[in-house]
Formats: sequence, structure tokens, C-alpha cells
Amino acid sequence: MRRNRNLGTMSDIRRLNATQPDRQPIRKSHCQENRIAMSPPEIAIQADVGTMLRAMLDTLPRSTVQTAARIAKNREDRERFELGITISAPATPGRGVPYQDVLRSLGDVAGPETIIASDAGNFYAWISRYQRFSRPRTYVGPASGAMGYGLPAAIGAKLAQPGSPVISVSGDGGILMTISELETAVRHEANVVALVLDNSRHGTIRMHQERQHPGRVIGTELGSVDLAKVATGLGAAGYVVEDSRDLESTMRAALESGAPSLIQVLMDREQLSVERRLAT
Ligand SMILES: Cc1ncc(C[n+]2csc(CCOP(=O)(O)OP(=O)(O)O)c2C)c(N)n1
Ligand SMILES: [Mg+2]
Repeated sequence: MRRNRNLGTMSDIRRLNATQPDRQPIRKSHCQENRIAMSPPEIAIQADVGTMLRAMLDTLPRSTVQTAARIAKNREDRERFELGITISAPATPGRGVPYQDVLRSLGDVAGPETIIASDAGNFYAWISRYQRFSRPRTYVGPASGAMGYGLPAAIGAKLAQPGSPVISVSGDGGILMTISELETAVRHEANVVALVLDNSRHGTIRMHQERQHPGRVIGTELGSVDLAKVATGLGAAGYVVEDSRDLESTMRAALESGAPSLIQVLMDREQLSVERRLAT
């Protein structure tokens, strides 16, 4: 069987050509047709990419020396990284729950086996930066950034892995797209916890409006919805958290309740992203 592996794409080659016009890249192709279809390279090699790279590596000088400077630089980089993923105190305390507190509680409640399924929205930036995952296959996220993904993904994960605690994290906009799936969770006894970070707006889009079109806010405000009540109407348990101090105990209660549940967290509406707040 012919293995079809590529070293780079045509756009990689074009980019290379643009940045280094005086150098002709070596083009490697697994098939003759592909090779001759492109403009003629200086050196053309038809080969399997793995075989070719191994052969090329053999021609390079070996450098296995870990210099003291390199080790010190690695340590420095690691420290900077650790600092970057340490949850800080909210810079300006606002009304409602700050995202830092949600992340801190989530980090405390979620064990290494907990599966977290994320929706798309501004809160996702906080999860990707601060939540630590130590086991493979414990994070489920929408590769295409589709809102509404978090809860159904959590239900799927729970059905596939019933022994693992599963928490979905969504914004109010995203959960409203697929909240009806809580009924599916109830029917299939998929006991997930849907954590909803409710800022009564499409916070992500508002952030883009603030950045690119200041003073021209349109269509990003959402109404105040009693999501916990909607959850109970669908047969799940519903909780509302207004105070950071109740976050952890509510998450634990929901995980241990043995029923699908939704926790509506009333967020600090002015906190738009990890670094940005609304000026108002
Ligand atoms: C299906 C779908 N529609 C629209 C978008 C564009 N979009 C990305 S984030 C976002 C707003 C998300 O709002 P919310 O879920 O409340 O999260 P927040 O940004 O407020 O934290 C929108 C409309 C998308 N990603 N997916
Ligand atoms: Mg929102």
C-alpha cells in the first residue's frame, strides 16, 4: 500500500518562495504526476516522506549536548508558562461572579478523570488557558467553534464513559441553542452537569464590537432567562449561583445528585475576556 504523506502544502511552498525568493525549495512528492504538475523545482525528489526525512536526518550533524544556557532557558520558559496559567484575583471586582472564581472552583471540583465539554464563547478562552487536563480524552470541544455543542457533547461523552463525571461549560447564548437536550439526558439517565456562565449577552461578539467598532453595539444583548427553571421543566435539576462562595458546593451537589442538572452562574457582565472589561 502506498502511504500518502505530505511534507507541506502548496501554500507552505508559496510562503517559502515569498519569504526566500533567492532559494528554490526542494519539493518532495509521493507521486510523479503531482511533481510535474508544479513549476519545475531546482531539485525534485519522488519519495515517501518518512523514508526521505530519515535519510536527510542521517546527513545532519548530531547535537545532543544540552548546554547549561539551554537548560536555564527551558526553566525560565517553564516558569513563565506556569505564571501565565495561574489564576489571578479579578483585577476589578464587579457585580456578579468573576470568571476567575468559576475556573478556580472548576479546577478544585474536577478530578483527573472528569470530562469537560466546552461550548463556544468567550468563557472558552478562560478554560483553554487555566483548566489543567492531566489525562487524554478528558476535554471535548467544538473544533469548528460551533455554539450549542457543549451540552450534547457532554451527553455523548457520558453515555460513552458512564463512570466519569462529565461537566459541560456553556455561555447563555450557546446553551439556549441546545438546552432541550437536557430532556435527552434525563431520558437516557446521562447524568451530566451543564455549567452555564450567564452574562445575558453574546459576550464574544460584544468584545469584537468594542474592539473594531467602538460605540456601535448592535444585536449582542440577550434577555435574562431563568435557565434553572427551564432545566427543571425539562426534568433535570436546576441551580442558580449568584455568589462565588456557593460555586464549589453547588457543583459538588450537582455531580453527586445522580440526575442531569444545570447550574446557572450569574456572571460579572462587564468582564469581556481574560484581560478586558467594559469601560462602563
Ligand atoms: C452556531 C454558531 N452561531 C454563531 C456563532 C458566532 N459566535 C461565536 S461566540 C458567540 C456568542 C457566544 O455567546 P455566549 O454563548 O453567551 O458566550 P459568551 O461569549 O457570552 O461567553 C457567537 C454568536 C458560533 N460560533 N456558532
Ligand atoms: Mg453570554
